[in-house]
Amino acid sequence: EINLPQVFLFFLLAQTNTATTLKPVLLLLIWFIVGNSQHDHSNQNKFSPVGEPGPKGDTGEGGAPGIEGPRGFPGIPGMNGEKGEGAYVYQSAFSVGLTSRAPLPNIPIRFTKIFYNEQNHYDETTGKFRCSIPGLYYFTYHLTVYITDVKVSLYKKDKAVLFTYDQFQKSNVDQASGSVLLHLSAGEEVWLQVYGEEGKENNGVYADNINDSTFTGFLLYPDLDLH
Ligand SMILES: [Ca+2]
Repeated sequence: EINLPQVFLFFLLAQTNTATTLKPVLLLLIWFIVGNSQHDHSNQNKFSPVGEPGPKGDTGEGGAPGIEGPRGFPGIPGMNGEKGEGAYVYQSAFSVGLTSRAPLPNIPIRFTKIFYNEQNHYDETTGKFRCSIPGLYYFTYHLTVYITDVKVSLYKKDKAVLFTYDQFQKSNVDQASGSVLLHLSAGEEVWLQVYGEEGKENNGVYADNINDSTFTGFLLYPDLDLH
């Protein structure tokens, strides 16, 4: 770098009448003084070199919680649960009536007027109720009696278990009725049967459009050891 004071001094020295032998000495002296002062001066003006970055500071404290976000959409509905033990499996009931008078004696009376037989445990082609659910059953019958006497029984498994006898009184309409609780096992049958001479429709069990004769039964409760 060219230094203006040095150039100026050299020029001044060249113009003077100083002895030729002294010129190099003066020249060196000037060089030294100017160079030193310039060196000091430039050192003072220089910036100090940048040091290494200091260690990372401690983590700051956490901020305050933000405000609550908006409510989300409803989730997808879950799958259906398994079917419970509803009362449906324990349903068994029927209620039937006569459509004509004097049913055949000594065989199951066929009630073909169906008030209720949702489970079809009563068979209108045979007149028999067949137990599907073991348990305690209630049976009841209300027969209109007309023209002659009636002897009727409720049967369970080919055996009469309930008896009703009505003596008919002339110029009157009578009723013969009965009810009973019976325990039934699966497959056991219950029906009504009227007594009379074979092949003769001479019994007094009666039904017309204003006189019903009905037979009803239903499960009161199933056996506890069923399940
Ligand atoms: Ca009577």
